[in-house]
Amino acid sequence: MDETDTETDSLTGCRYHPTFLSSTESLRSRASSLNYEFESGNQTCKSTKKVSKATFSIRRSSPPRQADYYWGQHYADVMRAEPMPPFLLDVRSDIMKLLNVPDFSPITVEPPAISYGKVGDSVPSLNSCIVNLYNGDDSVVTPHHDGQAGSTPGAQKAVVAGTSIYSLTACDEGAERKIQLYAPQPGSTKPGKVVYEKELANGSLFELPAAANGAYKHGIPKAPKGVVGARYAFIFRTVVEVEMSVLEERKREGDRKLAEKAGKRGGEGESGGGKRPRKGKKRGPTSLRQDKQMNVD
Ligand SMILES: O=C(O)CCC(=O)C(=O)O
Repeated sequence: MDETDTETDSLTGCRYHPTFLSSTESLRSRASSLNYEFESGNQTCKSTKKVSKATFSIRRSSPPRQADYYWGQHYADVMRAEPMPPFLLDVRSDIMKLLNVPDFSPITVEPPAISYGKVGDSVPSLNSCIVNLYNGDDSVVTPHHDGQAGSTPGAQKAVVAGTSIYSLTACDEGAERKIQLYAPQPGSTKPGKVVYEKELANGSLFELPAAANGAYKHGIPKAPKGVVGARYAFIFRTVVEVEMSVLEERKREGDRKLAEKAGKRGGEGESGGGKRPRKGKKRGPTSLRQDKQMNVD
């Protein structure tokens, strides 16, 4: 990384390191063989459209697939993270070394009640990585905040307040995408005008400070028509994990309620399978609806 070309945005505090990696070839080839559990069009993550996702955690627990990812919707699938593979652990330590990220980050604001952690505890920094695969001009991430303890009511999986979110781009030539930050619109869930925009180059690292995540929604808009090729975003975050069994129970409960509703409407009785709600339908209890209003992922 050449530190002299790092750019800091004076309004939002976002930092952009255009030359974090000189080559992304091996990263792209490893990323292409990851297991993308959430495929394009899956509606469980409400901000991403036609983006595939794989999630990883550094938590080394037994059984190994214990860590989780959850988007806070009542009826969403609960997604478990895999242990971070060695190549992602290497990227993580490069980021930490080059940007002086401490090994541990303190939890400074109250995380959700079902979290593995409380104020005063520390968690390993950048303990979570999501790999987003964009494959076409209509892969988008709509404006959202990442759920952040203290600034996001109802966030089920909290990003530790005070730590930045890092997105490393590895993409084919011509498949670069823009990130945008949007002005807040008091009293409205709609994003305001774009206050920051950056095309994220192959090999670049984008840093979204916690304060900017709290103050501005961010998103990846559509690419110009006809853009082809893959873009991988490796998004490292410091998170407080939540109790998996509670989430799974919530999902079962949500599925049961849906099945009951479907039974009442269609006279089919309890199906047990749990139909997915159609987009735009009201769903979930109040605390989780707050997530929806905030558009939190
Ligand atoms: O693709 C990126 O660089 C960022 C994506 C993002 O904001 C998200 O998935 O929440």
